[in-house]
Amino acid sequence: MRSAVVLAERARGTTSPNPPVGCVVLDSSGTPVGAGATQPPGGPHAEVVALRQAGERARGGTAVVTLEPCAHHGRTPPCTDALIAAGVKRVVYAVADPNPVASGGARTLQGAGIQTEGGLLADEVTKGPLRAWLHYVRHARPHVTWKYAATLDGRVAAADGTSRWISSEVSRAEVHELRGQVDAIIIGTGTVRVDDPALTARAADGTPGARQPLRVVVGSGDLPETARVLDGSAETVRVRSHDPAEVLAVLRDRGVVDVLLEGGPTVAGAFAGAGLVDRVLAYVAPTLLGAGPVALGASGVSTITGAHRYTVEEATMSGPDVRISAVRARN
Ligand code: AOF
Ligand code: ZN
Repeated sequence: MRSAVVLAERARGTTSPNPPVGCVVLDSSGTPVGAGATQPPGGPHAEVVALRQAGERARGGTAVVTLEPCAHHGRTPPCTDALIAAGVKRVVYAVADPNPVASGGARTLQGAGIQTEGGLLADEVTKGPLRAWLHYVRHARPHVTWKYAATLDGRVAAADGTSRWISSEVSRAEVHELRGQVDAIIIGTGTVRVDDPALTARAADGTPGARQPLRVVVGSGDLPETARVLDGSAETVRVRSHDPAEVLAVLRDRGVVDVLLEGGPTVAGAFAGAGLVDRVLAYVAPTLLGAGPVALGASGVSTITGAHRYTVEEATMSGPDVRISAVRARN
């Protein structure tokens, strides 16, 4: 299952609106004979890729998959059919499929005499490769991670507006990797005018990554023609709305599942205020400024009991910075 999770992680950002799923097929003696991940929409699901590689060696073996195999005819035939035809004896999966049209795979397999076992590494898969997609299916909108880099005193720029390289090179490299795994990045017109970010996924030497997220500029302000988001190096859409829910509805309808919100403070405040920041990813650099804008703008909170509450799920070092991942507390 760990190998299947790694395969799923690698497929992130290439499968939406489908989930990135990983699958390993073992032969009857437990030796891995096939491995695969979900292909881009319309292409085969993970199980089918792994079963093709395994061929006859799958007979009497086990399929290990991060999501319950689908039982429906969608863009592709049901994975349950492929597993039954391949003659596997056992299917182990991490997470049950919550999609009403595709679910029920385990029952179908059992009906065909295949042993099934759900729940293996479910927590890891739920928080990892399937987090955004599970959210998308359950809430009918993309999952939003607000990412920012700030000083120890919470500032994202100095008093004169300069903000380049608050966080370390290590942290910036991580963010570029993350950009390559999400479907879209949201920023406001204000940030485009002030910072002029390219919002592309790049390696340390500046070479563009294989996959570029959709760049989404929200708000009604004008953009300079020379703005780097308009440079054609990746697709850019404008959503001329200040309503975060409306922005996310537009993105959902485009099949966007996983969104990175890169600010700035005004847009981030609006999303937080609307209850639409599902996860906060903060890079906190060990510097002090004492003046300058703070990470989050107005978010509808005037008294402490109204604070938007999150639970820290991870705090680690990222070079000299601290990286904090926190998810919205459900109460
Ligand atoms: C699997 N294995 O690798 C994936 C699954 O429209 P389709 O045919 O591409 O089906 C999409 C649905 O299938 C998707 O919403 C989810 O429920 C399931 N995805 N299932 O058995 C996979 N990606
Ligand atoms: Zn399937």
